[in-house]
Amino acid sequence: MPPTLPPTGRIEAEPDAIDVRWLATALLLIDMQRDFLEPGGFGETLGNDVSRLQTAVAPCAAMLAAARAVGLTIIHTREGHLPDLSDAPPAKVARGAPQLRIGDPGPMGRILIRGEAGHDIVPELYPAAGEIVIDKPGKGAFYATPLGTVLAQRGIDTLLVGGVTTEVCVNTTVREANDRGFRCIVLADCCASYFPQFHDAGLQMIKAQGGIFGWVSSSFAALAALAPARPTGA
Ligand code: C5J
Repeated sequence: MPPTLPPTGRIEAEPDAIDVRWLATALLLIDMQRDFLEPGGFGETLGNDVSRLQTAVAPCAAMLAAARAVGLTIIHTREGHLPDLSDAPPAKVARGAPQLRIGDPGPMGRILIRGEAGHDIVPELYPAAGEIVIDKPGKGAFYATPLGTVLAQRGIDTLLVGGVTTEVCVNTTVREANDRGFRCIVLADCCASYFPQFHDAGLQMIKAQGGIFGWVSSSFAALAALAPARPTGA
């Protein structure tokens, strides 16, 4: 980490501003995958307008650039399953009436299967060498993954969270993280949903009751807190 990074910072957030130790803080970007954001993937097979998720890409890219510039721990997650579907609960595969089910061949390869083009992260947010990528079979990033161990090994206590979708994988992961003692600061503009009302409600649920699951902030507030540490132009 560059020596310019001050040990602590304060991020404006709701329900109140929060002090962070940067060395104990990670940027966690959840499931910014082609399968959710691009036509022909899992999200669209469920009948969703995937263009709604585009709003999160530029704010996530800004956070990623800033985190890289100051050497913050960066973690990406990807929802998906093994090619033999042995980690996909039948109840998940069979649910609903999608045009294509998990594992079926689609225009970006088999739907929500690890190693397929659709499973990969969108080019704008592609992980750089050395960044942690967690493959997860569930909606929560802690279930059946090494995420908890990875965070403990690095002494992380606070997560700056972005990703899709706000009410599904972001909310599930934040709840899991909260129960494990992590402080989650959800960056509202770095998250998106196919349903604007669920995005809003998902954020409300996190910050209500004095921050029952965590804090809600924005990329602007996080970038402002990081500004003293960032090299000019980063
Ligand atoms: C969904 C996710 N929505 N990443 N996954 O199925 O939110």
